[in-house]
Amino acid sequence: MKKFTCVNDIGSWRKAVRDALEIKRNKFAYKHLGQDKTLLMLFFNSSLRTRLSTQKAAMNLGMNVMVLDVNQGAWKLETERGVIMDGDKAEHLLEAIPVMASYCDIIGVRSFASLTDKEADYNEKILNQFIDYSGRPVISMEAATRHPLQSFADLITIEEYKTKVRPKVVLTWAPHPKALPQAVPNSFCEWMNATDYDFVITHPHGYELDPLFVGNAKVEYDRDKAFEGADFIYAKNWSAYADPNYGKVLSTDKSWTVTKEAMALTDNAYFMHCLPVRRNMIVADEVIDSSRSIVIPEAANREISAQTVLAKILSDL
Ligand code: AN0
Ligand code: CP
Repeated sequence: MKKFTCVNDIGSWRKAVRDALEIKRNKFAYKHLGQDKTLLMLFFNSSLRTRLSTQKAAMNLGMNVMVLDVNQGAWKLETERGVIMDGDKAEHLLEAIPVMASYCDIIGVRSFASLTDKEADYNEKILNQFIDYSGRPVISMEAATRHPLQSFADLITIEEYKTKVRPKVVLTWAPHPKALPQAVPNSFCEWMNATDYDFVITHPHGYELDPLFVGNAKVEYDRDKAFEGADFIYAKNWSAYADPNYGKVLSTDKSWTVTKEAMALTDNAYFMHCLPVRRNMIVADEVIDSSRSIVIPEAANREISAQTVLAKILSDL
């Protein structure tokens, strides 16, 4: 594998899940793969899970790891071409990328959507510069349009917990006070659409996602109807995608909070969320604290998805 930025990079999802579960059974059996190899993780945005789980995954494989928070301690990076650099940004990505690449074998990048420039976001302007100019395999640690390490961990989790061959999986929008990217829901859609699950998306009018990610999924605006018979409820907030409201919060309607009453409509569904989650905005305490909440094992699988991806890249170096 030369890069990991979307579902297509992983090949067969069934094989990827089989490989992941094998790694999960024996995390330390592959230490030779990463010997004398270095992972650089670069964060333009905050992170708890991605930072720790990806570092842990690399250490399980015997790798060395370097972490750089671009906005704390490094020079502020200019990402636009052709600008006169007379502001607060002291260095350009055009130099920073090859310099950083010279110190490592694999680069992980977290760079969220701006939510102000839809074209730049959906063209993955920052992530693609790393792919084009680093000469190294690049792993998305959540870029503007996708969060594939999360979606892979979500898929592993569903495969572990499902009791039906073709479970009903529902992605539900839920309220949040701040504008969030569409990367997590986009990516979740992309991975669910790659499977043969019964996949349904529910959200208020105005929150339609990019049709490229929605694909053949069923969109049901009536949340109660969407929840009927569900085996997995996957909650996430996102800001509007459609013009002219790109990146805006259109609603904070608390009737979309995932409550016990809403979960009662499902087939005793498991509750999932990528975390971090705002309690009693996205999900009621009684749901996230219930025995059907699998948010912790879901987050734990981030180590497994990252290790599976790193192992595949290291094998092809
Ligand atoms: C980010 C998002 O919604 O994309 C990261 C989620 C993994 N969430 C927040 O910024 C709260
Ligand atoms: N789910 C996830 O990616 O969490 P962090 O933003 O904490 O990395």
